[in-house]
Amino acid sequence: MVQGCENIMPALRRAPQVSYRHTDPQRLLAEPGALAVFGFGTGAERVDDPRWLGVDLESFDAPATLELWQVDGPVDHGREGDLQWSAGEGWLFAAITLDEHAHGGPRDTALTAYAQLCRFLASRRERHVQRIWNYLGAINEGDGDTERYKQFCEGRAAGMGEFFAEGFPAATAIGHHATSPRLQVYLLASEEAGERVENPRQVSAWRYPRQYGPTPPSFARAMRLPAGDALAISGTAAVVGHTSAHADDLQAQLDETLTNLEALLQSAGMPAGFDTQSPLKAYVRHPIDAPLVHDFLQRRLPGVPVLLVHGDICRQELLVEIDGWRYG
Ligand code: 3EB
Repeated sequence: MVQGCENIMPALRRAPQVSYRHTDPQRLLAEPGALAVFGFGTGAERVDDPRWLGVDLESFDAPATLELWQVDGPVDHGREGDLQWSAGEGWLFAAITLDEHAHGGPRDTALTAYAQLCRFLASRRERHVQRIWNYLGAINEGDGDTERYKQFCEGRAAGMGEFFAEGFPAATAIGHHATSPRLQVYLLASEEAGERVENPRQVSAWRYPRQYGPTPPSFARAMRLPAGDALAISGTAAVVGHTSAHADDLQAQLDETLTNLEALLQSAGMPAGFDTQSPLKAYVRHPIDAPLVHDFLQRRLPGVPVLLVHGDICRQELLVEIDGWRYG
């Protein structure tokens, strides 16, 4: 009996579809299966819906771009303490925004954010985190081990505790330029575990040597989502081995980043290249570089939706980082 089988073994559900749109938030939130909608920068609207997140990164795009995550069925949503969440079809969006002034600097703020997220996740069926984004202010401020990114890494690891003992999710960590020192963390989780993918050209981040800080960064290079129909790609930069390549050479860093992205696709067993269904995001350190990054990506990845945002990469010498999705 086909129907009986479906009840016993639920089919793995299609990955959320991520797309960039040019309309207003309310229209996107009203679309069927809208799990999350993101605006970028100070120009973004304020919307009182737990599925809406105004991200603290300025976009270089005009008109303003919104990002939509969509699932194939109805969506519930709510708030719990500092958390906002939504869930549907076995997928979960959760986000937390914390003011560092109230939580004591990058380390303790990250610790609190991750501890709260993990506590919430433990109460949900969708506890398998696939992908996390982290945005914090002044990410490169401070020397050596006191650099704010390194403090963030320490707090993140402490807040995670044993929750990611079987492996880290794919992630991005970028510095924003908002006036208030907020930490924003948001994630996509699922009822089933995904498959971690590493890049053979790069040392896995959690094995970075001591020179990059006392606590290595807790992330996988990519995650193949449970249904196997999408790859969530972590922030990818011109890192080869564990070293930053082409310090302060934007063009060469872009080339190296694309080589890393291709290596990642290959490592995931996916066909080469990106397409019109595979949205990417490029984080650009210096606004003056945005046109060059735009032209480069238009030329090398024609037709691929790319959102350009102003963001600092966690190593001072890195000028650009790219993350995103690959479907199929
Ligand atoms: C790198 O390859 C660049 O700390 O979560 C990329 C993606 C980077 C995620 C993170 C950091 C993170 O090491 C930096």
